[in-house]
Amino acid sequence: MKEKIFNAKCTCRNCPAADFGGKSEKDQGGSEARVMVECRRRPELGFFDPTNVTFEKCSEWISTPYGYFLKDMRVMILGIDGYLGWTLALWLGKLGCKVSGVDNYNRRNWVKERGAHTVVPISRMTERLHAAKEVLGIHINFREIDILNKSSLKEFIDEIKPEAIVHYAECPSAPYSMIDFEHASLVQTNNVIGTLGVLFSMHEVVPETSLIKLGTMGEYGTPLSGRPLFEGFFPEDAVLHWKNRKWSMGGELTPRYPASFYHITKVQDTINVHQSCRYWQLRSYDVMQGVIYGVHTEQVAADPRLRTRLDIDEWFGTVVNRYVAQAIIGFPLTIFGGGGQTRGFISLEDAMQCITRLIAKPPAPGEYGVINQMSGYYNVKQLAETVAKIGSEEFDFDVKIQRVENPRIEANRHTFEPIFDKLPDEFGFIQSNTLENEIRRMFKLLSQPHIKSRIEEKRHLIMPRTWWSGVKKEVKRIEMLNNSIRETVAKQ
Ligand code: USQ
Repeated sequence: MKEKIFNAKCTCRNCPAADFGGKSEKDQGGSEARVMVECRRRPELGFFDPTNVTFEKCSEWISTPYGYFLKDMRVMILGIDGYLGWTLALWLGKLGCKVSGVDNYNRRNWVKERGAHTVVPISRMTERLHAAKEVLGIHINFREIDILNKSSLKEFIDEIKPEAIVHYAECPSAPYSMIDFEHASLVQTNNVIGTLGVLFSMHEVVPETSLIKLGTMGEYGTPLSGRPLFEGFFPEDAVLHWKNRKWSMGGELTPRYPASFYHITKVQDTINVHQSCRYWQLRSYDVMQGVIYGVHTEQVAADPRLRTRLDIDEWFGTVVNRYVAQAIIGFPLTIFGGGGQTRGFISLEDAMQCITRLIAKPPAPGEYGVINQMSGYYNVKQLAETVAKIGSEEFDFDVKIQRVENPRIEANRHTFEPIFDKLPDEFGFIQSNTLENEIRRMFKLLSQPHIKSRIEEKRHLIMPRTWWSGVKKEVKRIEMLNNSIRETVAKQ
């Protein structure tokens, strides 16, 4: 029997090519109203009921490994020069999308501000674009724009008329946002006001385009009640009991408990995006992404000029990426505090797959969907042990692990029960890559002499100096956890 493709039964209601002519499916009283549409790609169809045509039946939607996909779909990536943005641009270009993107090189500048650099060397944008064309045959339409410049952003969106917008153009660093008032305010302005400009621009010129907005699992934090981390909203059967009364909580946004001024920006974005969908019938998926790790996709590995960045400094390096780099230069892996902090994780490659599937099944008019995007969860001690084991056993590095003071305010031990069913159940996501496998790939790439020496060069930037309390001093070692993982492994 033919396997059902996850988006086969979606209809023109979900399709960004369906022109609603500014009409809303909600009438003035708020109830449903039937709207007839025209197709921007197939004007010969005239006016029709959008629920009559499915993706599987439409000649504009073609079969791909990621479900049906709109032919030559125009996708705009905000933050196209970053770790995720550049990787996605090549990935979608290879899939046949017409990729455009904006960036203002903030990430390059913030990392430079720390005195750090991406340990995997990356090219300048002009060279990147040239190499994408030469090696992969992909043309990317790039424009240097700061998304805070709303008129330039709107003008570019209006010119391209993207059918999906992926919004990565935010500062992603919790420590950076905790340095001082100036940095907290920069991160909050950049992220919150930048996103507001995206929402207003979309409302004004492309209201039927889907917005894939990057949020974070860190919006939920680690709730004091220990309740599961639902996908944005309480499920239908959740009930609140109070003073012998009870209420159904189904459909209400769950409370958020963000862990830094950066994470707070994502919570503010959540409310702004959610309400814009309600006020203006915009369509959005808010992606609560776990911590990303890794270096690999087929496209970024195709040529050194196509590589994406990899940061390992205290501000922009995330935990798994830092651990592998530390192992390679013999720096004891840095567990902050107790090591019981548990987070959701997903590899770079699987994150690309997820976003592609979300683009392939656009939300309906007014729909605001929240997706928890991760493929597994681990505590930081487990991660250190996994990196140490692979580094010692398979790559012959002498890997040590240390516990250091935790500069952050976060629970050392806590329950962590994330719900992440939507991606596999509704979007056909299948994890393609294990944590261990990606760690192996990272060891292979990062131990190349030119990259290893770039890590060595910035060794002094590994230990954090940015405390949530505002104090500026390097964290101290609490203890070494073992003399040598290699010795432990040898004794087993
Ligand atoms: N940690 C260590 N040792 C290190 C680095 C980090 O023990 O050397 C611990 C931290 O204390 C924290 C955990 O590892 O408990 C994760 O820290 P991280 O720096 O890898 O990631 P985080 O600050 O949480 O932020 C990252 C991205 C952010 C994204 C978030 C997803 O930078 O953009 O929103 O991951 S989540 O963590 O689910 O909120």
